[in-house]
Amino acid sequence: MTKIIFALVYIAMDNTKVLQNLKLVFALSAGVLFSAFGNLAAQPISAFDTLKNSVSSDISIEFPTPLPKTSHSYLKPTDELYGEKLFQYLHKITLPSKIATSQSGYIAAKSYMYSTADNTICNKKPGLITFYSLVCVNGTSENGYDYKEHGDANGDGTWKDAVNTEHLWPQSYFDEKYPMRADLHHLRPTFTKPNSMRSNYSFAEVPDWDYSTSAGSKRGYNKFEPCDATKGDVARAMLYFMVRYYDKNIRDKINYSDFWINRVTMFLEWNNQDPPDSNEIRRNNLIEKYQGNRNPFTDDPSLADKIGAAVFKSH
Ligand SMILES: [Ca+2]
Repeated sequence: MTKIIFALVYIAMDNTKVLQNLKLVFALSAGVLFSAFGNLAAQPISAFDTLKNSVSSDISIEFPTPLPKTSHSYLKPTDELYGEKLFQYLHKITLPSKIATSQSGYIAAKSYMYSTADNTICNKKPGLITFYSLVCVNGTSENGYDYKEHGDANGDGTWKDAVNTEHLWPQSYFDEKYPMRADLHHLRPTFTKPNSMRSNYSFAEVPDWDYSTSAGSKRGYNKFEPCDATKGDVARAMLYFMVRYYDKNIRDKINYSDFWINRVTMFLEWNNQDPPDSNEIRRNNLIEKYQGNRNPFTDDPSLADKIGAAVFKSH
């Protein structure tokens, strides 16, 4: 019995976004216990207590702290909106008030990302969690090249790699124009190797690959699949980028069907599979302080389905 429950917990804990999974685990655990005792009609006991009591005392499990449910007043009007009207409301409400519009501002924004917005606690010290590798590199520097990989920590064959900035919507597709280039909501710190492997490829789920990180990010034939724990982050950044910049020239030299239209349904799925974790919410708060706008899909992932695939594809 304990082994069954442990296996279920392990499966859930193996995914860094555990909250949704834990609900399933608790439900399954309760079901297993009730079935085993042939007492499904008995007084329901707390699945959480059952689970805790069933774990032997010499093994420690760190149960995740549920994220506090927050409500954002700027999203209150979205209760009444859906489809194109919701898309347009979010377009207006996400206008950044103080975003960088120059090379120097772009460099400063990246420094803020390395030293503050994505600088969290990992290995019990300040550091970055590299986006496609999920490897912690400790430090507080404003320069990505100061964050050196230890050996080949992400298992991609490149040793002592350093960190630079990934643009989830590739820079070449908007001709490196501002403010898109410096918008931190679609920028992430990555090791340089997986960043160059992603190149400007469309995101996709790839059945075969010729490059991977130990976290599970992969390059297939002209496609790139982020590891499971970042799929939702990618999706919410891409949806944000479309809502915010659909009216800019963001389709330079691009196969728009392959890059966007054919991917929308997948992004909506990734958004639901991998809900925001504490680091994504934290960076959203810190980016608002820096550039004066939020990613509404991080604040409320259900907005994406309320807009719907057809509306996203139409832009
Ligand atoms: Ca490496």
